[in-house]
Amino acid sequence: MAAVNDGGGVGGVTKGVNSGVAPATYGQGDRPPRGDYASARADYTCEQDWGRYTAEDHALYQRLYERQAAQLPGLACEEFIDAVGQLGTPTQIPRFDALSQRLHRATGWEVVAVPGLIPEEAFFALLAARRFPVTGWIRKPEEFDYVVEPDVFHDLFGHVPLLFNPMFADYMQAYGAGGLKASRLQSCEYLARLYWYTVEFGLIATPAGLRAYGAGILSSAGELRHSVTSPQPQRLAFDLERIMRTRYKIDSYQATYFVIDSFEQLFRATAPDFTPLYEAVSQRDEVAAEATLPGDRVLGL
Ligand code: HBI
Ligand code: FE
Repeated sequence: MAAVNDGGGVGGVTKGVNSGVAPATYGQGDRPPRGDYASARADYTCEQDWGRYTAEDHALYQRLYERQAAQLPGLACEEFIDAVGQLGTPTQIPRFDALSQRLHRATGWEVVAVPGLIPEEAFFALLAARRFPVTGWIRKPEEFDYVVEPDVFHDLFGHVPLLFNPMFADYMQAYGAGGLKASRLQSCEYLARLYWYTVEFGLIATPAGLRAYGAGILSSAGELRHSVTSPQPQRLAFDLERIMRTRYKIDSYQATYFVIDSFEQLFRATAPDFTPLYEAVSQRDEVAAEATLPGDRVLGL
């Protein structure tokens, strides 16, 4: 879902996602939908219709893939690098059914086509069922460095490889199940922040140093190196309540990245029922994306 300014970034989701775009509309509202919502099913899934991709679409996918793949070593986490090959040949947009067969064998997940951004309830329901929604359309060549909404490249390259990792796959399903329980709108905002600062823009500490695991970072040519090596942003130790209080930037690189020690840590964090946490967060002030609080554990490079 996430977006970044250059290099395969993506806009999108409910908050606009680093693109300054107005809150996403799901096939209605001010911008004409890029996907065909009218023919989507009740759960917002649709057919990929692989035959409709043109040679230009496949060539664009290959250019995006190769630009990102070239810079993964030393910046992307090993789990991502180990799994990215599962997407298949970079010369064409993967067929979701073949990809789902490989993915299902690994972690019980499958990839399902959607026309684009979908409402949170539908999104959570798909994740809870181990079905990852992947936008069917690909950006235009002129959007090579920047696309307002999540396209097939962001969703496939950014999100799908880590779904081959059992622990991360379990986290994603637990996140979806938690989302379904988030009855009050306010807690959907808290969950959106959790998604943003982990699934989209998360960093992980490794013996070799910081590495990216967030899809919004991994699908962006510019932010991948920036997030792991730049002294400019702050990097804070993962803290669930702090994340749920923290606003995020939708039109620039992140000012703050949260760093986990392991995917197990992430999964464990989602084990308890979030209701008391939502209560606690609702009593505290929101935090600006670039703010540093006295209790923060600020990590160095
Ligand atoms: N829809 N297709 C799609 N992809 C997303 O990543 C997505 C979405 N709808 C809602 C959403 N993400 C966010 O609200 C998450 O924070 C839940
Ligand atoms: Fe995303």
